[in-house]
Amino acid sequence: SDYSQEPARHPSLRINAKEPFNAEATRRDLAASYITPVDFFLKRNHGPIPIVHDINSYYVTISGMIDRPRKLSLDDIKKLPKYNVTATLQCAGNRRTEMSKTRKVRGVGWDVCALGNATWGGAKLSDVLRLIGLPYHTEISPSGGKHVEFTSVDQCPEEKGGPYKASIPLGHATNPAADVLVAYEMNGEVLKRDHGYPLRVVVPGVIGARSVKWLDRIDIIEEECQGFFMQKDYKMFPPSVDWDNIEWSARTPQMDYPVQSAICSLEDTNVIVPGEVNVTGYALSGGGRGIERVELSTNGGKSWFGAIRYQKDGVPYIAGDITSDKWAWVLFKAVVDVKGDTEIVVKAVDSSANVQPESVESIWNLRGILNTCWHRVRLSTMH
Ligand code: MTE
Ligand code: MO
Repeated sequence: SDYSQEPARHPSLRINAKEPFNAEATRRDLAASYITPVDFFLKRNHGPIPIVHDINSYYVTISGMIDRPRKLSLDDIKKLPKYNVTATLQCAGNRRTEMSKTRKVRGVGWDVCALGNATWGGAKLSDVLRLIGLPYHTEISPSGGKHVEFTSVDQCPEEKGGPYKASIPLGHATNPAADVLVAYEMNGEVLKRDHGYPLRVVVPGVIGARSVKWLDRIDIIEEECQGFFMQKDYKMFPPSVDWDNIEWSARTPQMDYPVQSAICSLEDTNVIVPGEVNVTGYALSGGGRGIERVELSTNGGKSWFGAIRYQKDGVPYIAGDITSDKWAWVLFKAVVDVKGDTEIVVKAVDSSANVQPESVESIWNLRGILNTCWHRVRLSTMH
């Protein structure tokens, strides 16, 4: 693989793997703003960053189980109604490093910043698919049946099956309310190469792995995509399954992510002067579920107190309210008076009353995905 033409990146990123490039922001950089600057947005790759040299000869092929396959240029996509959707993309591997401390897992290590919240600009996938004669779908999508597969122009390593691909159910793809985008902008600017220039898919509320970058093809297929990252990765196994007894076909590909939260104003261990400590961070859930509560504890979970939740500064966040961004994370803040050595714990509750699990042991899985256990930071005081 050729890594000689990688784009420049911000020097403050925490690099977890160089080739392919995988990096996250520091906790403080990430939590500093509701909209994540592109520089600090998660960079998650499985191969070199492709270059589309000539945008005039770039097009997306739409094919598969349809009567008339089509090729759409970037301009064709831009002619469709444009939507701006603020959505958080979280890698399923977020917080993997912590899971690996209990029992080793396989995969790139990540702290708590393998995500970002951006305003994506683009056409709705449901409108793109209407161009080829597929009607809007407005019911909850079944997971069986036809899928819409996205294939990238990238050159993933041979053992990973060539170009990166993933799929979502047809009913999800053709539902305008699901806000799935074929995006060409991120935070009001042309999409950067790292994030999928010229076109990427954004599937809000679903693990990052399904939001295929550098889009080359969209295929309507009989059943879910058979690619490596759908079938041999990004599946959630129980703690009893390890590499010697894994049966990949026993599980379905992960889609929605579960409720998650993390503290970003503090590291895992901190030495502080006794007094008031600002605790800030993020909470989010999958499937468009809002965040009903964010709670902190300083006694290991025996008692909890609520943190203030917000998206836009000065606007109170209410889960499900039309003024809130339903696909985006919620930031939280609280002040904790720390007198001596203390552990601060955070957990969130989503609008379906799903709660984060207390321990990592109960959700441990060999690939180290979906670590959503209570997040804990330790403070020791100096006198
Ligand atoms: N698309 C392509 N073509 N190649 C990839 O390696 N990685 C996926 C997804 N789309 C990937 C991809 C994964 S696992 C994640 S978490 C997101 O992209 C990360 O998107 P980002 O780098 O823009 O944050
Ligand atoms: Mo990911």
